[in-house]
Amino acid sequence: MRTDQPKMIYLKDYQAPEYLIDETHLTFELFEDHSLVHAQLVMRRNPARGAGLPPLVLDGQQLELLSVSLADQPLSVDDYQLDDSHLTLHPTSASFTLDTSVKIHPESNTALEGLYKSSGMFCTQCEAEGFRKITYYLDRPDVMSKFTTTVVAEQHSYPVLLSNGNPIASGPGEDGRHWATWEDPFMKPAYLFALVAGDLWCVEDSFRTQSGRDVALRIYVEPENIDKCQHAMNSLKKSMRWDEETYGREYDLDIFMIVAVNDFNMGAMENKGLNIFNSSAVLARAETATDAAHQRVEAIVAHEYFHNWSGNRVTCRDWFQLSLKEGFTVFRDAGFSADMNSATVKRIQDVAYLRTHQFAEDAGPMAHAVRPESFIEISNFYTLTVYEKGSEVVGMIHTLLGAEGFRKGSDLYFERHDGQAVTCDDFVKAMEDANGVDLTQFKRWYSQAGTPRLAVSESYDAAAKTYSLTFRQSCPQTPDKVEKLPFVIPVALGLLDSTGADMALRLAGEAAAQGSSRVLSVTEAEQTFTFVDIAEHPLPSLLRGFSAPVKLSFPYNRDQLMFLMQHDSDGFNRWDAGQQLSVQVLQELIAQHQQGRALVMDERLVVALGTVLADDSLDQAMVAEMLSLPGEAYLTEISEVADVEAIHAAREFARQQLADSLFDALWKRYQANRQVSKATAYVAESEHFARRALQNIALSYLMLTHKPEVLAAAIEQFDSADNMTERLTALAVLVNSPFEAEKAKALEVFAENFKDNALVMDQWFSVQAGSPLPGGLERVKALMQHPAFNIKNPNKVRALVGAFAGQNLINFHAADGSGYRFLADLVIQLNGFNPQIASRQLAPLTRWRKYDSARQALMKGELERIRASGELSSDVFEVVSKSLA
Ligand code: B3K
Ligand code: ZN
Repeated sequence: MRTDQPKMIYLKDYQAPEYLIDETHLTFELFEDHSLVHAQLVMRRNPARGAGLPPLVLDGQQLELLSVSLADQPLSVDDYQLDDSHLTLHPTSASFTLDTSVKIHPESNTALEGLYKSSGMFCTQCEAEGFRKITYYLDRPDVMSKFTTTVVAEQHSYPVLLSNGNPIASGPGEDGRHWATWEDPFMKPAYLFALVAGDLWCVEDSFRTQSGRDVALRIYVEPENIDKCQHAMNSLKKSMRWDEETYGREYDLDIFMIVAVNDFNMGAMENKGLNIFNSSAVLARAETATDAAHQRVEAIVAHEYFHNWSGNRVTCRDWFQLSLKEGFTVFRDAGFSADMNSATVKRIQDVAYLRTHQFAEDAGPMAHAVRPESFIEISNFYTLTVYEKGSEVVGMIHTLLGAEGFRKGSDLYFERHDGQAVTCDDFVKAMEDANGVDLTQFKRWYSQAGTPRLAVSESYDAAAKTYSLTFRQSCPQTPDKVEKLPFVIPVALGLLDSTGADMALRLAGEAAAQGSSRVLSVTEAEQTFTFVDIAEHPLPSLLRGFSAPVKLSFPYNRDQLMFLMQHDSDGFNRWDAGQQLSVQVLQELIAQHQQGRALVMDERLVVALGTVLADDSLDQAMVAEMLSLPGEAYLTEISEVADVEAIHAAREFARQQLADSLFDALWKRYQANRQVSKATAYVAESEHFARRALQNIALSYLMLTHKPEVLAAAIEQFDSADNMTERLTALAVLVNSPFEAEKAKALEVFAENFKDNALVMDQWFSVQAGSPLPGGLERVKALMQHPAFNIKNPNKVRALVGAFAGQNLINFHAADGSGYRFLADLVIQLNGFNPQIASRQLAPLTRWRKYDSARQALMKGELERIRASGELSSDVFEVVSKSLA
């Protein structure tokens, strides 16, 4: 914990390192009450920084320096300067070796950064700046080195000793200890370093690469989880094949390992050859993990694997470039998931998530560009903007260049920069050079924060048969006060005729029509496109596939939206038309609630969703998505001032109306799907996901009717499902119902059956924490006393506190401020031992500007109380101070 005021770091101040580290030789001696780290660094002056020998300033935190030798000369305390984050030395020649020994305390490391212990095993997390908690080093991504690592530990408790690269030697030591040495032939920055020591079992498989090399694949887990690795292994093999086929990228070491750990600050980490995963992102089998969890495992395994090229072989020059690897890798994993499952459904889910959460971030006090200009704590910048919006930016390049042009660009990028630490500009340059295009204006997406608005208007000239669309773009001010210049906005669109068919699209000035769905580039603040040969007034389908991360508006009426829902040739836009219709209807209900009037819902929403439900030809996953009303968080995001009670009341009212009106159709589809589920063994594949998704959303509507046959069905599904997808939904509908006895019984049975499975208990916590019924905070507080809860475990905090503050809006935003007070207390507590988790949990309080003045005051009051609570980590300090600025 720091005592001085944290400093802002600026991209404009970037300078190449003064020294380089060609080789890094590490020896770890692991003990129960401390560990020793011996480092030998083969170093030289960076020729790019000229002659002269400036001081060598190494990063190091929470290290006890035992010895230091420079060029084989032991140094005494007068020869160096030491403070709580740096060791400064004075080299006397341009090439030298540096030897240090330090003592560290992984056994008491609760921040889960650097070397720490989780469930008895040693593991590491170094990105972004955790390596400096292991040894003195130039801990920055543009210092790349060849690593050799020896791990020495007691043999009985730590039979498995792993690090990056290939194993080259191992043997017994003294006093029941043993050792292993690993060598990584690829140069890498320290953030990709990893070490694991523990009592682990592994499942093994192999993969033959496109050039015919055999790669050993291993997934290491605690022995009791050995039966939950097959899905991750299948996902890994699919990812390896997909990256060869789609990007021409082949794996490069002889072995690829994944290790599952229970205490982890995020999903997973792409350390070279030794990925370390949150166990929630590895373990999956039918009985214990939902379909969503299976898909998450598949996506995260792919994401980390893809980093081997987009991140490891080509890495980031500095942390401002984080989206270089993250945005691109999210784009890559989204493409993989789209190919493995339903592409439209994947797109719908990603966009719904982006619009709800990234748009909110972009509108809040932590808003930043995809490539930020400054930060206090880099850990705070692993954000939806860097990841999800970063992926959208790469996706727009893909849309503008086409699949083939994009592939040419990515090939050039990997070839040109293999082994280098580069910038977002280098990525764009490769795309430009490979395609002969100029993306100068496009690059504003990297430097300008905020979500652009795109207002579209139309005019039709029946006599001239011309149809014009006028686009006006603008972007709201963000805290950085950067002036917003027009973006390049690719707008994919089509024009529907009165039968719902796409019309041929010919722009004025073009010799002939060019297809019936095309991409316009909007580059000016205001711009008009005119189509010719348009025989009747068309209905535009705009931003197909969500071709740009903007807030588009067009004055559709509800009948037009219903028409698009049925006829648009773009599946994404069919869904989006339904969402826009729902939003209009819900906003009307919100207004009625605010005016104290009786709620009356526009029947057209029932008709529209009834039509979707009756259409047996539609993908069932699409039907499930279309039946899902926009969430309360999204309705909050699009409100000027969010009325918590009105949003909740309106949405619940609409759900009830739909359940009552569509009961027969929902019941029919529920029963049909449940029958198939009963007769079919669990399969983690797209069409089965789809069937269960529709079955489960139908059940959650049906349960609102409180009919005895539905209650019986929920209990039957809870008792006899052979998989967690069906069982958890059954539990959730019971928990959210007024059937107290049945609810209590289900919760008890579930907890009894799964008390030894931490990941399943996380789901049990989440279902209860997310329940909108009154008394939410008391339930969460009581659950924090449950023996399965542990505040030191991030998954538990996310399952209970994250689900409450992030999803249970009606309870969290209780008008008396009790939810805010609870969260602030928790953040203050977390700040003391895990700053990264503390800072993440803080996010809901940063959105105070969205609420009424009474809630604003309460939320700000809690932020102020956190600020005054004592020594803040740089993580929490940055978020709190920016939120109050
Ligand atoms: N690169 C890691 C994230 C590290 C976060 C450090 N606070 C996981 C990923 O994006 O693949
Ligand atoms: Zn990543």
